[in-house]
Amino acid sequence: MSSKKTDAPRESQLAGTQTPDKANTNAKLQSLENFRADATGEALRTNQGVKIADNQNSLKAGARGPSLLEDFIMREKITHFDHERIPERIVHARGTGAHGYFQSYGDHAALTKAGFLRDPEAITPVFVRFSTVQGPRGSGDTVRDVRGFAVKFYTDEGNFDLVGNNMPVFFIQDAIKFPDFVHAVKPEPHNEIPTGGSAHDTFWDFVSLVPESAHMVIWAMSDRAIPRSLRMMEGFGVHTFRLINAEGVASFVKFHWKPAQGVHSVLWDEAQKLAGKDTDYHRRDLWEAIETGDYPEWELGVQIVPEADEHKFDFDLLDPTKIIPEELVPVTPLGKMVLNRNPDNFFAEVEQIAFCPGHIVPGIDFSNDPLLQGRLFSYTDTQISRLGGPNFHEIPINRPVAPNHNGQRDALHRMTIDKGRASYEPNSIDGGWPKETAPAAEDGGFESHQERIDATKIRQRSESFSDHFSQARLFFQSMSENEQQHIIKAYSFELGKVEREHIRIREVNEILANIDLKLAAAVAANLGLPAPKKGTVQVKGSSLAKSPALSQMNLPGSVGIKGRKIALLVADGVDGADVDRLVKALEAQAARPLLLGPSSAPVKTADGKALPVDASMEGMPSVMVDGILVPAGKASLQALAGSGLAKHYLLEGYKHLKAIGVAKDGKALLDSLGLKEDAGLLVGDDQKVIDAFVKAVEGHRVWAREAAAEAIPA
Ligand code: HDD
Repeated sequence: MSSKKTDAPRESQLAGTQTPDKANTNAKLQSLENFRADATGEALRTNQGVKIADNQNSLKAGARGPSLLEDFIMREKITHFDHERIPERIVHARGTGAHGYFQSYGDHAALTKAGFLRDPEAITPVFVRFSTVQGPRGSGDTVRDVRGFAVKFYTDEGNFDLVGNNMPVFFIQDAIKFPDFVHAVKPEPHNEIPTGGSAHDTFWDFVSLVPESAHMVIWAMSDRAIPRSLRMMEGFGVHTFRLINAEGVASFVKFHWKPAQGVHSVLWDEAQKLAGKDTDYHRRDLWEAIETGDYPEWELGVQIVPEADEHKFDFDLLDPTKIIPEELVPVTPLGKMVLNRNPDNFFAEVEQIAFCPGHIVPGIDFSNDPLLQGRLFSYTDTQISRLGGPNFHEIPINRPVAPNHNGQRDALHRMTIDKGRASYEPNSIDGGWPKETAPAAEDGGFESHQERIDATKIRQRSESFSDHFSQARLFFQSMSENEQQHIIKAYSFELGKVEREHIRIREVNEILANIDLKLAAAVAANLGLPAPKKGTVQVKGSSLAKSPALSQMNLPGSVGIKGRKIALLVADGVDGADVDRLVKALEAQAARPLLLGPSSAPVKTADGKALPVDASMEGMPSVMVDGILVPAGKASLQALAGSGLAKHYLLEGYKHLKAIGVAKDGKALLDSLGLKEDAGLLVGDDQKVIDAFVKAVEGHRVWAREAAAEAIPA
């Protein structure tokens, strides 16, 4: 939702690196991808390689007779089909992904010995999977939810998985609470409602009883939970990790992904409508961007804390419900990631990819964050039931590009045929191979960071994890006025769906009142509850009054309007030359003009030519575009003024704060709708209007209009 641009270092850094072309960047992975099958020119065969002569008819005793059991071709086909589904992920079931590469900006030797962060020439293949958390595989893309942001780096030293989210904190502090949290947020067990959302009793029951969730819940009630695009989200590793250099010196780090596309969200009304009108909105957006060569880019950065400074903060670095404000420790850029190749097969790649935070390489290590420690176990474990056994690392999308010889040869679905007789180490039969590698930097054997532990075995939460509200308050108070209003509305909407009043009251009095009394009072008013006068606990407050980096309004916006979809509303009698002028102006900006008519049939221009349209206004509703233009042409404008579809299009675009540019003669159309010109509602036929329109689209939404737009029906 940002409009401001800053001279962030990442822009200059991104511009400074060479962008290798698509063919070269994926050459390494593709040269190892001999498992991709192309059937072009090939005969249809059974799985056993027998050519099939008839794929239309089963084998029967006579044309009208019963089918015969000996029809091995039909049996094989149906058996395979009967088993084509695998269990979906317990969480993050709905997702999409893409291939790309990572390139380091330089040699970060002082920080880490990890090879992919040491060599700026190295192109490391990556696969990224983005996801929602709550909904099943077929649920909507734009529901209010956290987004998963999981990256697999296929490095020369083994796979490194950075399994993060688009929010920098988490709901709970200890992995032992994860099943409880997930059971609460998932659809309710008796009726499996709601699909893809948290607006229900069990979720709010849990979070109102578990104050450590307060910080993450306010992020989930913010605009971050309804991103405009997967390309326009920040990503976070969440936990504190360690980077280790060749001398064995460790630094604590928090990983960040900063998108070159800006950080933007949709409005809640848009999100809800999109969930029905284009369930695949985010999936489609990512796919189309990559297909059209508009490759999304992120910068990987880290906040670095020397080990000696571990205890210098007013929160615990091991507590995953806390951020390190960027004002205290800025993000140091390390390299960039570009996504430039769509999968060939969704199931084989997106569905079968298996991430695990425990997949690390020499130069990276864990911290004692108890949430991270539990995750190290859970992910490998879940793949065993989801992907059918412990050999899931042999599925093509999960295979490292580094060799992986060891004694683990058996188990279900083993693909590799290991030669040699010794599946144990040490051995003298196979010459001792495969052998251990020394941990010295040049040898590359993995060595855990040597941390001194002298402790009592105990089930206890550290006292340093007990402040649950200071950073939630910092988050709310760092938001712009528009963003604060969105948060208030989100809590009001969600709690309004909660049937049990005692849960609503507890959330307002025992959670929101401890975050911010203005927030609590506004939500209480919307629920018909008394405003709490004070919180229930003493909140010490953050050392910062505000963290500007938390507000999307302050983050670097998009640069230009590349790839943004702009609707041109046309009907019979439209001025063909004006359409041409607008299309050319948009194409000059690398935006995507889309001609939308009353139906999918071509419209007739004023000079009698047939003008094909890209879609009907119904087929590509306003929620699917970023801006709207109405070209000149008296008859066309008149037809639009008489069309409920066109009027709704403009009203809805206005309500959703989108840029709208209307030809001079269209002023009457706007008047009839009661819409007044503003910084993003422009009337005229000249270049000035186009320039202002482009600027408004670049700003993403016309935020100053938000109060006026309240009066427009949804
Ligand atoms: Fe998790 C999937 C992110 C805590 C257990 N998680 C999963 C995915 C993402 C995250 C992005 C989807 C990966 C993909 O696309 O395949 N999870 C997080 C983050 C967390 C977190 C950022 C906190 C900082 N997760 C977490 C805990 C546990 C799990 C505490 C268990 C103790 N997560 C899982 C899982 C999943 C998973 C059940 C489901 C499917 C899978 O792993 O492969 O094992």
